[in-house]
Amino acid sequence: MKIIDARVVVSSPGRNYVTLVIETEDGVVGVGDATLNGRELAVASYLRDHVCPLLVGRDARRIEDTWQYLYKGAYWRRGPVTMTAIAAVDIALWDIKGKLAGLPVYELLGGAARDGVMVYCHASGSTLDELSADFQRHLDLGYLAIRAQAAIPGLEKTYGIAPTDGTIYEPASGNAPQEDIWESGYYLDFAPQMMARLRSEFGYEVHLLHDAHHRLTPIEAARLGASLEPYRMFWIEDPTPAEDQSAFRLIRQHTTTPIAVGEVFNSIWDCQQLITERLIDYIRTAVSHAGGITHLRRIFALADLYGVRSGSHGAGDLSPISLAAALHVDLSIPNFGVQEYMGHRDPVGNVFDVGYTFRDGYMHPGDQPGLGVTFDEKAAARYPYDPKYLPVNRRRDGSVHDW
Ligand code: KDG
Ligand code: MG
Repeated sequence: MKIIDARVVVSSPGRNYVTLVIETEDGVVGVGDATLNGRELAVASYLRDHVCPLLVGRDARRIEDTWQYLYKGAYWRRGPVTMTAIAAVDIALWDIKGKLAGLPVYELLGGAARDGVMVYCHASGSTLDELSADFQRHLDLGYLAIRAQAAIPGLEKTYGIAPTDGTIYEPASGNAPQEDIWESGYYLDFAPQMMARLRSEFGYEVHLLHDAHHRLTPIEAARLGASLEPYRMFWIEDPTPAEDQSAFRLIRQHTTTPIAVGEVFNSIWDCQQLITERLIDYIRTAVSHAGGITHLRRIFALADLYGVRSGSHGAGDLSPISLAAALHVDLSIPNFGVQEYMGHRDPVGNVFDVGYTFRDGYMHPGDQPGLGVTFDEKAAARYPYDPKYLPVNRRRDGSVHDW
């Protein structure tokens, strides 16, 4: 089953997506997501210039061999660009394998280990009243787990606040990074007030999540975790920049608030210390940034040994192909925790036709052969690439801070 073509499509149906299309001699087509927000063309070039020529003529059925060939064969290992490119190939090959077998990918991964995949959505507001209204709206939609973010008084701009015009929160913009000001002190005082308000209004039944987005020092993160303990969080996410893995030892010494980390990780080696030292509770690696289905399963298997659950990244800057691939993995692994689901708004639906469904707080990848996502290349051509950058944070003194 030879691969006869591998092509990269960069399009922007509302936001930028890089899609890899692999075609076999029998006319079976598989698709993979190669989107890396703000660095899209680097992955497109890695694939077009260095990977696609190697794929033509290879056996599409040999997924593990192709993964090892691309990872070990590059000599230069890991990193977001490399691992996103390998992920796109891997996801597309699993899609092809499912189509060849006439089975949804989750069946090839061992079958369903649960009936549905609990997802969490994003609620936000520029005031606590607005957050409350948005929280209620998501409860009414059936969500059982909700991430809450509100604008921090005293700061002009806060991460994670969606516009009120119904559009999705999308931080990337313009021809250069927008610059925001960050002040940890305001945030640390405000975060417990936000959670107190939500718990007093909505009770303790709903799972409550929050993203600190890598901004705190270890001792500040410890303070945040301790101050949120009364509100029994499902997790706090990315309290500190996660490349400093031993920082989590300090956080752990001070708080029992569960911790989720890993959306910027690309490989099992990035997570190894956090998992094996039991420094986190949820590992958030994304299927499209951490080497695809093959490698993500390896990460989750390691996590399972140490009582760490999955909580895959699922922001809107990952295409519907990523979400579908994540759902197939989520449905089949023993240590699933929760799946992020920001959703995609039109015109994304004009380009990606999806088989996954949402009902009563749970998603299901559907039972179409493969991933269950059809990518319309002609429609994608109507939405040309639109260069955008993620923002940069500065402190008041002008120094660059983690965003
Ligand atoms: O591109 C960056 C986003 O994916 C990230 O800011 C979203 O932190 C995020 C989340 O938890 O969804
Ligand atoms: Mg996050």
